[in-house]
Amino acid sequence: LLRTAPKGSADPGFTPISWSEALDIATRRIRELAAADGRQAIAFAVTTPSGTAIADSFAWIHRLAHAFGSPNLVFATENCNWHKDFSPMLTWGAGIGMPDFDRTGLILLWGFNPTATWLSQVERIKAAQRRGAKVVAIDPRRQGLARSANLWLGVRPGTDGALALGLCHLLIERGGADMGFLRQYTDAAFLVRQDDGALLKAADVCGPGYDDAPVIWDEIRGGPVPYDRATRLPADAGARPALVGRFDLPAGASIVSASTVFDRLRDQCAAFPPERVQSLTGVPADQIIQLADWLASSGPASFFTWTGTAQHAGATQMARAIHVLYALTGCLDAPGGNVWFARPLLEDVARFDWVTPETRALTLGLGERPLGPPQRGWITTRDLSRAIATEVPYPVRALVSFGGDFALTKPKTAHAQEALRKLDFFLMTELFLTPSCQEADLIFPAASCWEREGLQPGFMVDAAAEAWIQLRPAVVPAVGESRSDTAIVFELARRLGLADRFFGGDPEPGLAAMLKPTGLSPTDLRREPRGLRQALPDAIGARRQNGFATDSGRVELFAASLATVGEDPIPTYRPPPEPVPGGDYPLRLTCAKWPQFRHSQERQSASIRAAMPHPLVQIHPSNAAARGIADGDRITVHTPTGSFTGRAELSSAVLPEVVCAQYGWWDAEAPFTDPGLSFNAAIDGEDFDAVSGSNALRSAVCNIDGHGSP
Ligand SMILES: Nc1nc2c(c(=O)[nH]1)N[C@H]1C(S)=C(S)[C@@H](COP(=O)(O)OP(=O)(O)OC[C@H]3O[C@@H](n4cnc5c(=O)[nH]c(N)nc54)[C@H](O)[C@@H]3O)O[C@H]1N2
Ligand SMILES: Nc1nc2c(c(=O)[nH]1)N[C@H]1C(S)=C(S)[C@@H](COP(=O)(O)OP(=O)(O)OC[C@H]3O[C@@H](n4cnc5c(=O)[nH]c(N)nc54)[C@H](O)[C@@H]3O)O[C@H]1N2
Ligand SMILES: [Mo]
Repeated sequence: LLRTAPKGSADPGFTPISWSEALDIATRRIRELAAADGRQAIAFAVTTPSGTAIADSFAWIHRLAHAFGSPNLVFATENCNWHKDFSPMLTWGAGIGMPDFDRTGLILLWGFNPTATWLSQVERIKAAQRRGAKVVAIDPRRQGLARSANLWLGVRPGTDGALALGLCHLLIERGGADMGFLRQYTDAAFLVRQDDGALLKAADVCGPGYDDAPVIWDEIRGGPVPYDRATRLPADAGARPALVGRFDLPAGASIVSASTVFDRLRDQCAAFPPERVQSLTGVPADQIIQLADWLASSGPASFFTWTGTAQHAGATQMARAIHVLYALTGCLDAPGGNVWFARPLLEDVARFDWVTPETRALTLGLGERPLGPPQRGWITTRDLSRAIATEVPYPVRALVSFGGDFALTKPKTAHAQEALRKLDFFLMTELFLTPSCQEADLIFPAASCWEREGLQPGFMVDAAAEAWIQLRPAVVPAVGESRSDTAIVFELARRLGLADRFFGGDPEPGLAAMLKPTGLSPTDLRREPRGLRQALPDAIGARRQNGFATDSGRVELFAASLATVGEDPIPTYRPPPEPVPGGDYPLRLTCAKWPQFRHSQERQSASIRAAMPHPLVQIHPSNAAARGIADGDRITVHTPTGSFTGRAELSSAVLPEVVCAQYGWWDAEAPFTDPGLSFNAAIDGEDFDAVSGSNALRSAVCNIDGHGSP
């Protein structure tokens, strides 16, 4: 579809043209704009691989951006998987892994509702519970598995960091922390300087010839010993590292005072006793103590967390607090704990290594958030919009997007609307005309997952599932002229002169190359359309044995790199905005997913709309009564920065002070009119986490107004 009306028109006047004409226009415009303003002026975007089948083309889309030479790729990671898959790297050099459901004694579901979002986990969790494992849910709503959980902690949105630090405090003070694990696998014994709060370096206190290795205090000899990163042990084999204590060490002519990382953590957590945590989080103190005791005594503990803890302006410290808490249990990478199952190894065709250091330095947001998604070439729509609209730090002229409905799934920012209009060329590959298509210049029709093949290595939830590899066949021929995203990528690459990096422009040898490390060919997999299991070694415990992928090779309670961006290397608490009872915004606003929808999708499906026709806003009956709102009434939710409307769903599953709404709503009959249904219109996109850029989608203050029944 080619746009025929000027930008900003209510009706873009999309007109069908042929594929060859469309591909000609696309390649010509991309070449022209890159020639005028540089390759960084062409941004790419991709929808979420967790909520769409773009997963099948994800690596190829990245390869296109990387081969082309653009450092800018928009992807929802900061609000989605960053705090599950990447920010834990600060603590243990990997994502959170997966609970070892078959052997765990306790499963902590923290801001994660698999009943709506991941059913294969639900089956495993229920089976574990039948076997005797405890299930604990931490969620402002008693929804899904929280209903049948052994314990539900109804936490106020955005206060999870205080809860985690309070649990750390209790584990440490009540003897529930696994001191053996801390000693053997973590940095708990490393010394931290009192003066500047940095890790003490061997060069400071061990004399000439030493480098920046961390230092431990040897209790036997009563002096400092450097830590050896190669062996992951103190350089002196006879040393016994002190886990607690403060020490004065001669450093040249002066004395430097230091305490252990464990001491620092203990001190910082001491500010979160149960009574204070109750007043911050709303969770009763006795429940917090109960959970701390279970974490110490219920056999190996495991956890899963996702967007409930990711979508806050303090998400990085919140994640750190949760990861440090989990490290204290000593269950990481052990049977029954959070583990990493072996999965089929594919060739990494995304080739981020093709992006030169000079180009990477141009990544939007990298200067501000060097430890966040920009380090991997992922930028936010907020940074993109600013660059387009203001041309700071440089102009961005084109956007090549593979799905994604950022008009609805990203929060409101200063330049969003203006930016899409200002783009010189906006190419969208989509299944449907969505609100984000309104300012597009050209739309390519994408084939859905049913109309094309898709390769999936590993199905995550247990060792057998993770060892499974499948080349899923198409189940219907492509409808109309739609093409797979992968086919579109290869064709664009060929026409942009990148054929040599795209197997001559043919996806088939690309697929074979991707599969090569598995020893399988596309033909092998096509013969087994259900997929097959690869024989893979048991990977549990490998990190304990071979070292964690951190600077020290150990789990790091002290994340030194955070200091380089002005953040505390020991977890701290950043409170969300506080509602004021009797004030303009007396309630807390959060959101969640429902089984019927993926983000902004499915609104165009008449059968799903029949089952769920209106955006739901869950409110507690006490709030409804106080405002004369009945179940099903039309209501408006106001925040300090915007508003949206929906239908009240009276529910005692939400905490009394909490409003929990659906997001991603639009009018599929009139995609280019704004019916005022979008949750994210009420969220301030300029308030974000300083490290990751995650938005405060789940910790706003609000009020609600009823408008009676429709
Ligand atoms: N308030 C609030 N906002 C949120 C969230 C929240 O919890 N609350 N969640 C956040 C999260 S976790 C995420 S991941 C993001 C998701 O944000 P987006 O990536 O914008 O996700 P969707 O709204 O699902 O948009 C998907 C679009 O891609 C199209 N699409 C689907 N499959 C394909 C395909 O195979 N190829 C192509 N080319 N297009 C396809 C669909 O038609 C749809 O229009 O939203 C974030 N926004
Ligand atoms: N049906 C469906 N399934 C999906 C998706 C979808 O859109 N629809 N999207 C996929 C994607 S991309 C993702 S990222 C995953 C997300 O999967 P989940 O993270 O499970 O998604 P949600 O249901 O949005 O959020 C989980 C829970 O967080 C709670 N919550 C809200 N605020 C807070 C808070 O401040 N603290 C705590 N502790 N909890 C809070 C909500 O009440 C909710 O029960 O789902 C995937 N699966
Ligand atoms: Mo997501």
